[in-house]
Amino acid sequence: MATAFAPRVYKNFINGEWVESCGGKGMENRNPANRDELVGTFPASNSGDVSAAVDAARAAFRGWSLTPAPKRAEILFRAAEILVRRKEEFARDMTREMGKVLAETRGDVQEAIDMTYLMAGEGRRMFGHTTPSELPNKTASSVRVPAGVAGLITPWNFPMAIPSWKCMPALVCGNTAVLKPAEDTPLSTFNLTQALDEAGLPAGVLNVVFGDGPDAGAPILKNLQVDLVSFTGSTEIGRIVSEACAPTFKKCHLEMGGKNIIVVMDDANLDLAIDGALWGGFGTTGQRCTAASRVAVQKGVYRHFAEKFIARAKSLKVGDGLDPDTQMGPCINEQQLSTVMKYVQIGIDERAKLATGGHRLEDAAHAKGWFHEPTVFTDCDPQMRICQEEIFGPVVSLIPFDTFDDALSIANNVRYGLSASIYTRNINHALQAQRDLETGIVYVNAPTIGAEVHLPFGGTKNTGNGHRESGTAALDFYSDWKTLYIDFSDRLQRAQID
Ligand code: UN1
Repeated sequence: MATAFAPRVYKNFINGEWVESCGGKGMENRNPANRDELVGTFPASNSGDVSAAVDAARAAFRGWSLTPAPKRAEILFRAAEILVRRKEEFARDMTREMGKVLAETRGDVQEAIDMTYLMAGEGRRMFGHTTPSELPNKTASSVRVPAGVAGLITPWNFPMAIPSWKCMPALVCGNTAVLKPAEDTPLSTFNLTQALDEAGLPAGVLNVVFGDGPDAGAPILKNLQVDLVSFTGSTEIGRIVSEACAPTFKKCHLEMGGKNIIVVMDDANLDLAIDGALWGGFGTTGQRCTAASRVAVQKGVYRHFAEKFIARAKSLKVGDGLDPDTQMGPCINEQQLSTVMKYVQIGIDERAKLATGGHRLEDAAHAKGWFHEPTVFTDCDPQMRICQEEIFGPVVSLIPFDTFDDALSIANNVRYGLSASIYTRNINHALQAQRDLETGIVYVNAPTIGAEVHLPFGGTKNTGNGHRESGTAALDFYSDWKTLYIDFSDRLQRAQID
């Protein structure tokens, strides 16, 4: 397509129309691999736009909530077909705005496709329960009902997958929604919204407001017409979201940081563990909440593992994600790059051993992007800040350990609890790890990344607040239970008494 690379001016999507921000301000979407490249201009929305979007969602709520779920699902099926058809184009758009390599952006669009089909299928399930009553001649059952107007705030690292994780269950359950995607990656949300619009989603059911957190996100949290909020992002902002939801008792789902670990035991298949640690640590430039930023290796194989892992990390080809040879893309923006650089310095100051990387890439091929070398620290102490705090970049800390019990305590001794992994051939250790690792997701002989859409996704401690997304677990957040009794005895029956 000749026009595919021409920057465009985009609009918000409110009540089924593409409309300008009432403040008239715009924000640029630039390619993190080449900041000279303008991908598009999007509205920098304000509270006026948010309130128009919420009003539209509120007005559409009754009609959509009364639409039979299998009919709602038909629209999702059609949207999924559109995503399938346009997958390659949407993946390319995503690489240009987010930077991750094409194989990964194809995976991101695929994850949105998977989620859309999964939730479309839920339109014909969405099971409730029937159960005996304790009294004669009385029925007892429960059904899922829509929870209301949903405010959805999404991050830049999975620009289409995560919006789909939130929109699709919200919509199939009969909610209407206002979505505010990250300011760094609006185009992928635009593409997703276009697919839903083309699939026939009625006006007002999904509204999209582009902009930054303070101006376009915060007003969603304060709006009295919003009943539930789902947020994915940093723990710091998650706390603000949670506090903003509390005064009006909004149902609030938070998906926040991680400090995920891969544990490599002496008996592991080492080549497999090295492949896993590379993919877990440097996939998406380490910018996943599931990224393996800690790799703990048992002392018997530590030197051998470290040597091979460092060599592989050093050889990763860093560049523009559209180049088929590229293995790792840039950081999303200048701020993220400087966070990475700050943590490299912290690691050096803490006396971790910088084994490879540690610098921004500034040669001619990289100078226009936010590129950082794949970086490995070795001989780390698990209490160091680089082993405790989320970096969200291409930095992996190797931690040597003695016993399986030591590994468990290193793994669990962090504030986060999203994902953990163990490489071992010992079935007892594998099963104990599954039981004792205090994370929402545990992998055996696979890295910490790669969750599938039909299983619950989420974490413990400072990673989450108890809710899960994905799988049928998502329905628990996006619907409320309603309990139904019918007494056909024709007399007063008293529960717990008669
Ligand atoms: C995230 O990093 O925010 O399991 C989500 C994975 C992906 C999702 C990651 N399927 O790594």
